[in-house]
Amino acid sequence: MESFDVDPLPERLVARLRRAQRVVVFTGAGVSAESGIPTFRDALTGLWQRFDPMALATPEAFEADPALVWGWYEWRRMQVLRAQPNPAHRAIAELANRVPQLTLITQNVDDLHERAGSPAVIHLHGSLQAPRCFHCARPFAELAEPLEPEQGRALAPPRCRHCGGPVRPGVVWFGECLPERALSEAFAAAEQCDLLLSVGTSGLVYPAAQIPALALRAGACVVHVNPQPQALGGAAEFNLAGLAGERLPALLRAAFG
Ligand code: BV8
Ligand code: ZN
Repeated sequence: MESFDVDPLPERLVARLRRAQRVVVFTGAGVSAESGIPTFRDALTGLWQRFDPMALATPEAFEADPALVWGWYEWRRMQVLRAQPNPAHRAIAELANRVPQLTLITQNVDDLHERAGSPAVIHLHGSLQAPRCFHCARPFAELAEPLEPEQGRALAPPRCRHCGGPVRPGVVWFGECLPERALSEAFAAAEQCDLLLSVGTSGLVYPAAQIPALALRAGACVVHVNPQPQALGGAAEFNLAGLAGERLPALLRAAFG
């Protein structure tokens, strides 16, 4: 199948974006990589090198060692607090002003899209900013100042004021169901769009990974913005190889000036 080289921006893609009516942007950890947030497959530093993120991001891991898992998420929350949105986040926020309808769907648990100015973000896998009680699910609003970078260590989670249960991160762990409404909104947007930009995702985690295929099957053009070319499933699916922080601003400049 045809795939685009790194340079220059393919005119066919620029033209499709210029005339697109309903655009979906679907992001993964790669969109935050240039903000200094490690992706899931990057080697993690410090205490976390000994642990597999896939094993830590489960309810079983939290029940077995709440302090280890809570410490990991607080360390990640600290990284996000200290990070800034990058040109990819800003280009996605700007795109919402350039096309009639834009739906932003993210697998990420950081708030960098919101901080870049994206008005509405569908978080399929929850958010670091919304901890809740592990037992009664009441939201917990009194998060302390998170750990310093070198303090990445186990940390006992706070206790729920209502039932005394341990507070957990507001993310969707492996083996947990995705928020019903977020998932149905995301699927509907994918099935109704005419262009889907898949940005910085390895497409390995389900059911989120179905989204680009849903768009392709519904007749949309699908573009993967990623340094690693993705497997292509149809004539309307392309790779736009490169860093999201470079390719997305260039794509918007070419399409809208
Ligand atoms: C579910 C939140 C129903 C937490 C995440 C057995 C039992 C139970 C379930 C399963 C099972 N076997 C399989 C499953 C399904 C499972 C799954 O898909 N597993 C995979 C591993 C096969 N899914 C689930 O469990 C989901 N729930 O199915 O419920 C159910 C219930 C019970 C029983 C059965 C079914 C829940 C999945 C959600 C997990 N939570 N996040 C947290 O953040 O800690 S997933 C997490 O990992 C992220 O959110 C993200 O989705 C995923 C990482 O993927 P990416 O974002 O793509 O990041 P990655 O590092 O992989 O790739 C980065 C990409 O960026 C790379 O391609 C790189 O090239 C690129 N890149 C790098 N730099 C740049 C760049 N691109 C552009 N620019 C750059 N600068
Ligand atoms: Zn509680």
